[in-house]
Amino acid sequence: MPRWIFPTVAALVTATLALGISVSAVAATIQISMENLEVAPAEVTAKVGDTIEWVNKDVFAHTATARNGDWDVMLPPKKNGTLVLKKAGTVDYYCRFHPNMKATLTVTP
Ligand SMILES: [Cu+2]
Repeated sequence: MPRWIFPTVAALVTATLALGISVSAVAATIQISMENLEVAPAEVTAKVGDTIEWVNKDVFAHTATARNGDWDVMLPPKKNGTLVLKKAGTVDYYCRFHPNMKATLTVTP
């Protein structure tokens, strides 16, 4: 077996590992807090494939409810809720229990 095989295989494995790591790093998880009846940050930009994680820090329930009807995430007191973004667009959302809690999610392709 020629000597060059070993460095080549090692390089391939390294390249594959590097690719795997970079692919998984593309999809991000973005946290949005709900505390004292406020959504923070109220404006978030994310990409398709990213995960939004709402963190309810209040002692009562909230929701993240899309005005266009695309999604409705229930957030029990002191609990988190997640949503994987499937399509691009700007979505206004609010809390069904506290309609003054409003925010905007902009999803880019
Ligand atoms: Cu609420």
